[in-house]
Amino acid sequence: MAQLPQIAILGSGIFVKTQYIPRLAEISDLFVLKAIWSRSEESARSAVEAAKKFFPEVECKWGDAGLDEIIRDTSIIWVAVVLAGQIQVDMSLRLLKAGKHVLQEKPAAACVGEAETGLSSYHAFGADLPFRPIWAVAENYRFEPAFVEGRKLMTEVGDIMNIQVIVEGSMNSSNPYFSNAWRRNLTGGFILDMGVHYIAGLRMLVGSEVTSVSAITSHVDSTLPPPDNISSTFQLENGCSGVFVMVVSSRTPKILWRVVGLKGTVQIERGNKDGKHGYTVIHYTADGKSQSFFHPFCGVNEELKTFLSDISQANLKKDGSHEVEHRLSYAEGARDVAILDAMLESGKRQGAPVQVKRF
Ligand SMILES: *[C@@H]1O[C@H](CO)[C@@H](O)[C@H](O)[C@H]1NC(C)=O
Ligand SMILES: *[C@@H]1O[C@H](CO)[C@@H](O)[C@H](O)[C@H]1NC(C)=O
Ligand SMILES: CC(=O)N[C@H]1CO[C@H](CO)[C@@H](O)[C@@H]1O
Repeated sequence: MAQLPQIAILGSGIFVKTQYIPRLAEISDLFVLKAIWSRSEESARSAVEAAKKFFPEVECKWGDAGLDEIIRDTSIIWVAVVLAGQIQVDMSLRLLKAGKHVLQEKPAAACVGEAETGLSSYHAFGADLPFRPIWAVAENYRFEPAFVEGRKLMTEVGDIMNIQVIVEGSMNSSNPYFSNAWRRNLTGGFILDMGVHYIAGLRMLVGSEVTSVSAITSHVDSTLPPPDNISSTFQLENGCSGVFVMVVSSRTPKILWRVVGLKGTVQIERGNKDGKHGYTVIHYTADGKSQSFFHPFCGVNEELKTFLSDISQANLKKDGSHEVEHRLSYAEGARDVAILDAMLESGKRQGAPVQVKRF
């Protein structure tokens, strides 16, 4: 029997404990979780505690020494980087240089400039290694079946007249991420951290790139970092235009993507059914009828499974010719950041049109 790949997780925050550990546990026949690392011993231990029930052998690593051990351990072939948004790119590059495949959490970068320099150093050093390790960004929205299905329905709506992305978030003090220091300290605040998901959903659904934006931003709720609301128009490469509206904290939570065409409309809306959270896809047809389908969340599982399968493909082709599945590629994550970065920039300039950086 082939030996299972060994992996490590860097990070011990809420998302590691509530998503990575349980979702990885569901596919634990595919790899061995060798270590969990955090900057401090205390937080590393708390995540290891949570993981022990599924992965009894997992080792606890912390600080610079623990990180060096993971980097030097040649049995660890990939690492999940689930750290503060400001330090993820540096950490990912360090691991990639050491020849580890990396699955980095979103956002791909803290700003578009960081994504650009990160990608160019990745391309530069890849040539010195015997193979180019995979640098993937974990964006579960690209793996949610609702968006995969919504995209297929785009062929049914005819010429597109308008696209709407309406997000009324509920990021208040009851939310476990509300007090999180690095998210509050990110330029763009929660608009960037949460917004990349909604932009990823938009790009998945319409299958065309956003080329330019114009936005108004404001800071109303002083308990949140600025800005906390944004109204943007955007133009796609295929000529269509739309609006992206995001309120970080509202009393009326709603997350909706809607594409209005000459022959019908497709809408994806966050909701729940039979106690499960997920998305409802509604297809309104020209005859005034509609059909709806509910898809419970499963994007994190799908994305992890796809990444694992990419790693095993890459290991079979030792020459580094394996291309990562495009929904996981770092450039896809960078494109989401580039759009929000352009919207935030436009907001700072009172709505001046801003071109989106291409990747
Ligand atoms: C936060 O938002 C949720 C969803 O709207 C709501 O149920 C909850 O009461 C809010 N909490 C506070 C402290 O406002
Ligand atoms: C906030 O960000 C700045 C600059 O990016 C950094 O110097 C500072 O240490 C950060 N503070 C926290 C609490 O993360
Ligand atoms: C861009 C946008 O919609 N800004 C609004 C944010 O909320 C305040 C208060 O409701 C409005 O005055 C802004 O116009």
